[in-house]
Amino acid sequence: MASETIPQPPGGAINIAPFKTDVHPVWCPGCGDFGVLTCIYRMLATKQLSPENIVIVSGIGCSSRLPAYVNAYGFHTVHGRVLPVATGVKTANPNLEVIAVGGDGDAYSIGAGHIPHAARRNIDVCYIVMDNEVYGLTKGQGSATAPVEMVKGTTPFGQLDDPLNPIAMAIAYDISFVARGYSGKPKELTELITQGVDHKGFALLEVISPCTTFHDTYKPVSQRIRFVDASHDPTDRLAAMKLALEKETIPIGVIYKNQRTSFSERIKTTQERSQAKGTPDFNKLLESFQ
Ligand SMILES: Cc1ncc(C[n+]2csc(CCOP(=O)(O)OP(=O)(O)O)c2C)c(N)n1
Ligand code: SF4
Repeated sequence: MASETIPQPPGGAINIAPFKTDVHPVWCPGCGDFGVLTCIYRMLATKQLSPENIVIVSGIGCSSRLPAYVNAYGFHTVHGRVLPVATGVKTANPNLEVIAVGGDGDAYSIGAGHIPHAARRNIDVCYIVMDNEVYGLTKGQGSATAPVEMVKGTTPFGQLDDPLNPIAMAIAYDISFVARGYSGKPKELTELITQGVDHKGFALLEVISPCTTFHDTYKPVSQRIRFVDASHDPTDRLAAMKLALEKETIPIGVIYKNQRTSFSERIKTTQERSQAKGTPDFNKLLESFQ
């Protein structure tokens, strides 16, 4: 498909206006998802992608409303099913830039079973998880990343379960690009989103995106974040796991990376092998069953 890129103003300024829609975000004031949305606009404008070549797939939740706010193709699917749909879209048309988005409930609670398989396939999709440790849309129940003992309406005596560690999980699954960002650090987050989108293979970008209405963590998160040292080698899996298990601070940046063939490349190879073998004689095949 011939595509026209969106022209950007000279002098390095970024014009995000062409990527906005006329749908007004319904998020609460201060919701971290606003920051993530702006960083996605900035990445799209900087890369000069054209809307007809972008597909944003989401699940269900406050954060999953995001595709409606981006001038591109969007697919607001069902709860926890972002990755199967994103896999289908990318497989049907590998030329599209497919970005998956959603919340921690969508990704790590109901949708968690899809993550290891997306990792095995190494689907060429960047998955941006806006993690606020709660189910914002359904009024703040603890998600899979909620801290133990967290007191909310449905856990008045404290959350019973320990939180899942998404970065450690992603490294254990050998996801080929694993990073953590923070909606309160937009410059760095835009860079991480850009790297995740540019990565050939599955990129999981865990983004701390506080829920100001049900679980406002801006202050404690801002006090604990630190940027990953320049000396960190993201291809060193053990070093990455050590960072993932760090308790005192919250490392922000690219934590783990490996380069291997993506699902789109594997599909292409399989198609080439099948074409080289030639089209099977369908009638002969039918006869073999008689
Ligand atoms: C199959 C199914 N189960 C439960 C729900 C109810 N539900 C809607 S959104 C949601 C959780 C949303 O939390 P999260 O994914 O973290 O997104 P957030 O709203 O925090 O951005 C739940 C449980 C649903 N829509 N579908
Ligand atoms: S309820 Fe929380 S997650 Fe949902 S829009 Fe409001 S602040 Fe954001």
